[in-house]
Amino acid sequence: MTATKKITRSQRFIKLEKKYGAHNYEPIPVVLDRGEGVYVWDVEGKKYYDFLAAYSAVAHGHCHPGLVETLISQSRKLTLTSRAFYNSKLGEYEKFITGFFGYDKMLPANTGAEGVESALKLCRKWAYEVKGVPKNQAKIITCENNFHGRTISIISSSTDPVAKNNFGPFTPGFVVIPYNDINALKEVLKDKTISGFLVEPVQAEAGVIVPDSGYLAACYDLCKKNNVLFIADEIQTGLGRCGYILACDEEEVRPDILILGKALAGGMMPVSAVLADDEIMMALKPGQHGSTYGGNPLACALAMTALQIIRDEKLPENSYRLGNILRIEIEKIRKEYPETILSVRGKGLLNAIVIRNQAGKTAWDLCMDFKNNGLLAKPTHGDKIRFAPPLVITEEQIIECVEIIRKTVRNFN
Ligand code: IF1
Repeated sequence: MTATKKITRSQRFIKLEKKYGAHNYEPIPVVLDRGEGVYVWDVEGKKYYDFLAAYSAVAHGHCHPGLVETLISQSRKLTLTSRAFYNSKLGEYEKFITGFFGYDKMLPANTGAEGVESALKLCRKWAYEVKGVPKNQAKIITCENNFHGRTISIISSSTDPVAKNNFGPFTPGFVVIPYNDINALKEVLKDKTISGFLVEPVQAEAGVIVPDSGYLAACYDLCKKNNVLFIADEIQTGLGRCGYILACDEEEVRPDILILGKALAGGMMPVSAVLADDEIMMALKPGQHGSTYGGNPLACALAMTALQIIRDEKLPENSYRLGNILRIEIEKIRKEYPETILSVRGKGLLNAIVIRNQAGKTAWDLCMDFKNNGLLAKPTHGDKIRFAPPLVITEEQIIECVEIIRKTVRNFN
């Protein structure tokens, strides 16, 4: 009788996901079991720095005590009513978040994609009922290499074949232009049916593409001149990730429609929000849009706590300062090992390194080595590795992570 090879706990969990779960991801082979602050532990008890923070959703660090406290207390009181009735948290939250960001109104939603879809519908509604675009002719501009979510309308404007292939037919009404190209925007704005420009202040998924300084402000001015709504997808770049409460703040751009998500509930549950002034938001009338969980009391309570923590713990300031230190230190590593690291870029604590694939070793291989050395990161689009830790990270922890990165790159050759 052949002895059955003993498999590790991690292998057992991975096997379960492979057998019973859709194969819509290829995760780094680590099975996480516990998180606290910037650290996560796998099922074997090994500790890691989390340098992905669930794609920036865990900005507050894992299981932030203030968020856990709110989660527990609200979940013992009232979690979901639907919008068929009022509830004692939503109005308080709407007042809080509109005051926090300086808008007249907020539309509550759940996932980021739902927030983007809501913003697209709002923009079209405004186009027909306020701007006066002929019915069903409103167009919205997006940028090449965008990522705004996975719904069929959102991927209709994607340029990523992997995210788009064989999901047709697609939603019409999108015009795609090159990112960071103000002349391309100027050209398409000659079309008077253009109603909105949906843009990420930094293109995270594309590999943390930071546009030229002044790009966002120039786009905003062009949109204003052409009565087109500037729609900022700050689901990943917002809430301190890029060193400001909103990435748009750096250029003093106030989006006509602002979309938030991910860290809005501190990684506890999906919460997104669309903010706009009355001229736009009041285009939505009762019964025209909504969702079961949108504006639920639990989400409202968590979002208020999450925003308060971002302010009280100065997460944008921490992100700005430590992001600069991280890029300076990684640039030193790049100079030491130019055969491995091609470039480093980012804003705040949204960063990426571009890896020079060499001798068949890829960014994935480097991430596996990072994992073995106690740091979790994931490649994006082949040769880039995103470095986006929770915004609560300390300078001492950043320096420790830099040493892990240096040691790993040194042995990668
Ligand atoms: C996946 C990417 C990141 C986003 C921006 C909207 C959404 C996202 C700027 C939609 C979501 C997530 C989705 C997740 C991986 C991750 C991701 F790789 F997909 F592109 F972060 F860059 N706008 N991004 O980044 O929000 O509906 O997910 O709540 O789909 O694999 P969501």
